[in-house]
Amino acid sequence: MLNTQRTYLNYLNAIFPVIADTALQSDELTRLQNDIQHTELLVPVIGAFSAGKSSLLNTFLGETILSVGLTPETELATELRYSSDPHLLAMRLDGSAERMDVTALATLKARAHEFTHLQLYLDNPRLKALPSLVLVDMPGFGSSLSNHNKAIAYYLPRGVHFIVVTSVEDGNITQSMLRQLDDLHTYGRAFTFLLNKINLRSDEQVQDVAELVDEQIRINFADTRPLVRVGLDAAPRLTEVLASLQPEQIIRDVFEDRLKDLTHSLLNQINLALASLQKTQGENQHALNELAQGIRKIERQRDNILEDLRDQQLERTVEYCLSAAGRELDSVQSELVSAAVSGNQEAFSRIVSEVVRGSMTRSIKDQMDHLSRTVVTDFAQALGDLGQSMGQFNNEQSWLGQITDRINRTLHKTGETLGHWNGTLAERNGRELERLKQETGWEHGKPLPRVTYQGLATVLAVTTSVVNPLIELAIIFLPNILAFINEGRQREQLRQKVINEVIPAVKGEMRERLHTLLNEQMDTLVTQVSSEFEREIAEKQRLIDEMSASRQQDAEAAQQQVELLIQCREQLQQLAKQALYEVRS
Ligand SMILES: Nc1nc2c(ncn2[C@@H]2O[C@H](COP(=O)(O)OP(=O)(O)O)[C@@H](O)[C@H]2O)c(=O)[nH]1
Ligand SMILES: [Mg+2]
Repeated sequence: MLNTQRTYLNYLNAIFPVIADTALQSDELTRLQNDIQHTELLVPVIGAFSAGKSSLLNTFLGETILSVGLTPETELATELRYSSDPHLLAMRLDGSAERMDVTALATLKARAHEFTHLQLYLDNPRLKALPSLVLVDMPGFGSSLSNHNKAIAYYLPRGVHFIVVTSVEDGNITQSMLRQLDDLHTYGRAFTFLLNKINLRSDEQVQDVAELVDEQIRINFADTRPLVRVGLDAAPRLTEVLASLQPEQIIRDVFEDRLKDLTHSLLNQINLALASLQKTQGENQHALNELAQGIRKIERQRDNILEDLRDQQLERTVEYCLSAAGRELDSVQSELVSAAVSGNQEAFSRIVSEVVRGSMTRSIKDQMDHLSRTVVTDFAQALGDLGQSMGQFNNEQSWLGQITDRINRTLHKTGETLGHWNGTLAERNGRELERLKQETGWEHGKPLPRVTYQGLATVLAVTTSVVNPLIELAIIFLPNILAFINEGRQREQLRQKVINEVIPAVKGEMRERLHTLLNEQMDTLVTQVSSEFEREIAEKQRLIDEMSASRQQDAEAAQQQVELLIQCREQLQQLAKQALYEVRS
């Protein structure tokens, strides 16, 4: 565990006794504790098949552990962690794991299809020196489509930084690789580019390739790090790259805001409780009435937005995303036709799935970004009056603005760093929706059942929840659409077929599923934002209710609560200052 993680956990642990006898409550406190504890920084090592990824990692480890020269079908993403008790966990799709001896790695290829990925625990000093950093040996980009897709779908949202390996033998960055890098870019993921196997070429040749690759990176992605050249010195180079990631800073970036938000929320609760203890019963009752009205306004607003989504926006969004994907497929038609001419179905499918993934990710993220900003503003506006009257009650004018900021900030975060965690928040929310659909006998076309969302899944997570199942579907239907490729036609005939038949067929096959998935995820986005506003209001209701009751029943106890709260405020401020605000070395 990193020092920053430890500092943050100590801070949270210290809060529990401080608030123990007060009326303060926070689910976020335990959630945050869990999340920080389970956080790992995943660093996937990606690149073409046979670029030398596994060899590179073996050199780094100083032992030959990972299989080298594997055939594409047998590659499984392999996560490397330190443990004094070496073992291997093979993870199945249902989340269960099979524990094996490390030596099983060599023979596991025959069973590769049974597992989603591997977790390898080694008693290795290099890994021990990387607390909370997890290197992942990834299947190659040329790996079988579904294998590769499985790995990318899983690690794209989870990786904090990607190490991209290209062999100097390849001469430049392929179109396929550029498309994958573009996905990283959309996800806001940084990457370091390694030019590998430079010992196989003369200095001059290496220089030529390096300049070409550098230029490709500069043109396509304005803001990346310099290219790192790797020959036989893989271990020190990789160590430097990992050190430059500044893991402590990543942890701070991920959690500092949440910790400050939690602190503010607790301090606001204290101030509200103190205010309420000093008000008359009539004043408290008035505030409670206004809050209850606020909840009704949020619910009305939510239902209006959901209705509008179903009636208007959903259809528009589906067509917008499909046309964008169609245009992008059109723009790579010569690449597609070349794959068709050479009768290479696998290559053809790969191009289609890469282009569709990239395009869908961009358009859906765009739409979800827009939707999320609009609805947060809509809900805040619906509450307008409540913002003012509660501001006066509590002498805290900006609470509505603070909630709005916090929700927006959370929704647009790019990192989910819960590598070890059993599924992301979006996945958990998805499972809950499925359960309710079954339970309530939901039918197509009806409004979705209301899920009580635990926390906010980010716009990116919501986007992934649409894109991944869509690409899975595409991989299944593509072979049917492509059957014609073996019929041996002329280039021009094939071009016509691609434009007039294949691309429209791809769009057609995706339409219905895209409709369903977007419906669910847009609904999720709106509902979870409304839940978040409701939770804030409900928390105020609870506090005022409890404080005014206690004041009526036992004036002496109420006075004690005042003293306790004042003391608690001081301690909390002191703890927060040490953990979150003091200058760090
Ligand atoms: N000469 C040389 N060969 C390498 C180097 N790295 C990998 N290879 C060879 O390239 C092939 C593919 O390597 P591997 O690590 O399995 O690539 P991966 O598919 O990216 O994991 C193997 O035959 C390795 O022996 C290197 O730095 N120099
Ligand atoms: Mg490999």
